[in-house]
Amino acid sequence: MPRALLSVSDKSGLVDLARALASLGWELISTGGTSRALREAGLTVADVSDVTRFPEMLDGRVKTLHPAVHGGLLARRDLPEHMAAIGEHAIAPIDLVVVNLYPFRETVARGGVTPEEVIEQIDIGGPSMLRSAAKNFSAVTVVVDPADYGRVLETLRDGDAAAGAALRRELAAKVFAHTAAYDAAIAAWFAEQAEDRFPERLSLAFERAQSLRYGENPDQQAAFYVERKGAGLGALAQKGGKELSFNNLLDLEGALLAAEPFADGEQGACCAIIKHTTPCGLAVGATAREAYEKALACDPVSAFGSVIALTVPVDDEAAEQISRLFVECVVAPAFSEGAVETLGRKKNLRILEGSAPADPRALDYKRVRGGLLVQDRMPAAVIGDGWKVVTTRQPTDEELADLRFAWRAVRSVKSNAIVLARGGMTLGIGAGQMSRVDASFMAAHKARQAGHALEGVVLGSDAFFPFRDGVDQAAEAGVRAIVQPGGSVRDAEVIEAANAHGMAMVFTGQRLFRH
Ligand code: 93A
Repeated sequence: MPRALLSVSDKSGLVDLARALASLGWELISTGGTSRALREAGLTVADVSDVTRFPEMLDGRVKTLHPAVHGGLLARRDLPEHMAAIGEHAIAPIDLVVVNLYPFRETVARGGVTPEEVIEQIDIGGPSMLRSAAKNFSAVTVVVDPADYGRVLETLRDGDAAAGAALRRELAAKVFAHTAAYDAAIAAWFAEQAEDRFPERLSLAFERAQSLRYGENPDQQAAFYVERKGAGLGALAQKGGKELSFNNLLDLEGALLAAEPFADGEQGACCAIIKHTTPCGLAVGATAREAYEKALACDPVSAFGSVIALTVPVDDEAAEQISRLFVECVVAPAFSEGAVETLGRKKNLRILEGSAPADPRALDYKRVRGGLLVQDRMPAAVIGDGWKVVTTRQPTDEELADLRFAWRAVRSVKSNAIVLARGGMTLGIGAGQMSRVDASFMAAHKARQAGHALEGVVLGSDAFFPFRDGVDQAAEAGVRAIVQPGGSVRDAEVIEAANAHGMAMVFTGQRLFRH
C-alpha cells in the first residue's frame, strides 16, 4: 500500500486530494492540524506520532523531524542495503509528500507582528521533508503547491511510468526553488532587522509575474519577475490595450522616475513623455491636458511611440489630446470613464492606473557579467538646500523657478544630460551623449528643430562642466542661467565664462548621473 504524508498550512484543496488518494488505495499520514481537518471530512488517517512513535513536542516545533519520516523518504529504493537498513528499524517507505510551509512571508507582509511571532513562522520540519523527498525524486513525489494537486492525481491515475518520472523531477526542481526563496525571505528579514542593507550575502527572491513575448529584441526570451506581488510596476492596474512588453516595462520605470519629482503637485500637473527610458518632453501645467501639450511640444517627433506618465488623473480632455498621438502606454493615478473609453479605442495603447511609488529603502541593481552592482535608488533632486550662486549676477525669480524645474527634470535624463527649460517645460533635451558639449549641442539643436526660440532659457546639467566650451556654446544658444553640481578642477574657468556672458549660475553640490 503506497503511503502519503500530508502536512500543510494552506489547507485549500486538501480534503479533495486526500479523498482521491484514499480512493486510489493510498494510506494517509498527517500532522496535528492536517489530521484534524481530514478526520472532520470523514477520512481515515494515521498520525505522524504513531509513525514516529514519538509525540509532537515543543509546541509543534518537533513533529516530523524523525528518522521514521526521513528514512522513509530518503531510502534509495534501488539499493538493497538502504531497503534492508530501514527494514531493520521498522521504517516503511513514504512515496508521496504534500507539504506547504508556515506562512512566513505573509506574516511579515501583514505588519504589526512581533519578532517572536515572525520567528515562530520559520518552518523547519516542512522544508526538511520537502528537501528529503525532492532529493529522492526518482522514487518520491513531492508537492509544495496546491495548484499541482490535479496534475499529480491525474498522473497517478494514468499510471504512465515515464510521465510519472518526468513530473517527479519537475516537482522536485520546484521544491528547491521554493525552499531557496523561502530561506531568502527569512535572510532578508534578519538583514532588515539588523538594518543591514548590504549584507554579507545578498538574498534576492523574485517571483515570475509575467512571461514576456520577448526581451529588448525579438531574439531574446524574457520574463518579468517581482520582489513582492502587488508592489511597484506589478501593482499597476491595466485597463486597456495588449500585454505589456519588456521595453514597455523599462519605459514605464523611466516615466515614473521622470514624473516623481513633481508628484507633490506643487507646480501643478506633470506629464513626462518617455522614449528609450529617457524623457523627450517633460512639463508642468494647470491641467493634465496643458501639461501633456507642453511636454509634447518639446519634441513631437520623438514622442511617436512613447510611454507617457502623468501625476494627475487623466480626464476626457487630456485623453482626447493623447489619443491623437501613437502612444505605447499611459500611466496615471486615475482615468475618467471617458478617458478609458477614448484611449481604450486604441488597440495598441496600454492604459495603466496607479501611482506605484518607489520604496525609499529599495535598492537599485545593475547586472554586470558575473555579478551584480547594488546601490541605493537615485536620490531626489535637492532643491534650494546647499545651492550656491557662483556668478556675479543673481538669477531673477523667474530664472530661479526655471532652474528648480530644470534640476528636477535633468535627474531622469540619461547621462550626459543637458536640459533646456523655460516656463515649466523642457524645450530641448540632450541625452546619452558621450561628451557634455555634445549634450548641450543636441539640446539646443532639438529645441530649434521643434521651433522653439531659446532666448532667456535656463540649462540644467546632471554633472559639472569639465571645460568652459559647454558654457560658451550655451550662451551662444541663448541660455541665461545654469544649474549644475559644480566641483570641476576648472570651476573657476567655467564661472569666468558664465560671468563673461552675463549669465547666472548655481552650484547644487549634488551629482545626478543616470547611466
Ligand atoms: O515547527 S516545524 O518546523 N516542525 C516540524 O517538525 C514540522 N513538520 C511539519 N513545522 C513542521 N511542519 C509544518 O507544519 C508543515 O510544513 C506545515 O506547514 C505545518 C502543518 O501543521 P499542521 O498539520 O499541524 O497544521
